[in-house]
Amino acid sequence: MHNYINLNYKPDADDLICTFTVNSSIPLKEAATHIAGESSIDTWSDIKTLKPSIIQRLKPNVFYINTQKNKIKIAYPSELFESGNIPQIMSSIAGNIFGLKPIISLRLEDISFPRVLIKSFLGPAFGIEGIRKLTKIKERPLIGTIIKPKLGLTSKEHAELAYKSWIGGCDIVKDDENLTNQKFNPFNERIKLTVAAKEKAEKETGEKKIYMPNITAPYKEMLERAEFVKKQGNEYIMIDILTAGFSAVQSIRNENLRLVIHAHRAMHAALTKKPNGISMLSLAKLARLSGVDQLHIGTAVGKMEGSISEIQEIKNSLEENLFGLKSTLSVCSGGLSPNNIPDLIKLLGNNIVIQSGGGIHAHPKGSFSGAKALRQAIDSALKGIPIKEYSKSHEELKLSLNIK
Ligand code: CAP
Ligand code: MG
Repeated sequence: MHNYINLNYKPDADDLICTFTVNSSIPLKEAATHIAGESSIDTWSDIKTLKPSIIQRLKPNVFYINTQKNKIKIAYPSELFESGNIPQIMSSIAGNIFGLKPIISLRLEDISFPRVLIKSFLGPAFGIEGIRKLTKIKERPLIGTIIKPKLGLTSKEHAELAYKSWIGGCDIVKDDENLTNQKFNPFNERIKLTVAAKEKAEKETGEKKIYMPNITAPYKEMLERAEFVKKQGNEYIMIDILTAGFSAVQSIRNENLRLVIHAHRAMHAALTKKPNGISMLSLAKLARLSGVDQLHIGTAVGKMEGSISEIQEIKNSLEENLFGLKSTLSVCSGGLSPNNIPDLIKLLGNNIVIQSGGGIHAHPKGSFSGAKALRQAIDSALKGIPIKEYSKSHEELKLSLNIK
């Protein structure tokens, strides 16, 4: 194994930089060498085939080691990575290294991509600006619900519940992450009926309404479903990006279907839960490059884990200017109900999608009132009126405050 430690190295604009937290049974410096080598050009033994010219051109540099924090930073020449290919990038910087024997736990905390690699991806087709233009919602958070129960409704029942949620005040209705094309709710039938319900709700409310059907499946099926959705005149699709894989996400994006891609992150916690794995910040940056327009990032106030500082950092990274790459809209979902909306908006502002499933469909007066209550909760936050105060003159909201 060659030596990759170079604490005097100054990364240049063409380097891809990774930050890792490392716990190992060997000294951090030695672990860093193995991580750098195994994630780029080398292997465990002193191979005789590693020519000086390869080292010269392609060797990574461990330029930062902090033994107090068990943190290292590695700068990789961008030539190690294939333009436009997220699976290959992950096979390098998030591949074998997690399985190295002396490594007790390893976490890829952050990735900084060089311009040359960023420019090799299409990125989001719409971005936040495009979504706000499409939905005609200039300032406020977008309001969405997830049809519940997750599974079991027929296509007709699904469409009826979607209709009630839209006329109650939701902008968006989405399929749940594990609803795809089951016998009790076939994909094509659901899309046809729910798009018709959407158009009916648009006519009655005069508002643009959004439906996000879940196309997650083996790739050929995904493409057929995306094309079917487009043919129905629907503007959005939803993909479970981790179970489908970044290759599928990139391939759908590269088809240039002009469909807004909503990225669900089901399975992320198998990777993002500390101390091991890959941070949600790293996954979010990869998702934006892969071309998703919206991404679940957590709520800090709901049922899923994720600290507010971490979620704010993810949101900022999805919006930062990256050489003209369009932004990705943050989606806050999971355990949300009118009760925790004021804190959510105080912490994250208006440039988010707020989604509530159980928080709407558990309303004592039903889903229509649940949607109204959520909209009222958001209105109270936007007007700066305490929710208890606002609920005195908004019956649906008042009844929703006891939803547990
Ligand atoms: C939320 C949800 C979403 C989670 C995913 C669910 O439903 O539909 O999948 O938000 O979590 O199935 O749990 P509730 P995250 O509103 O009923 O909680 O957004 O953190 O990836
Ligand atoms: Mg769900």
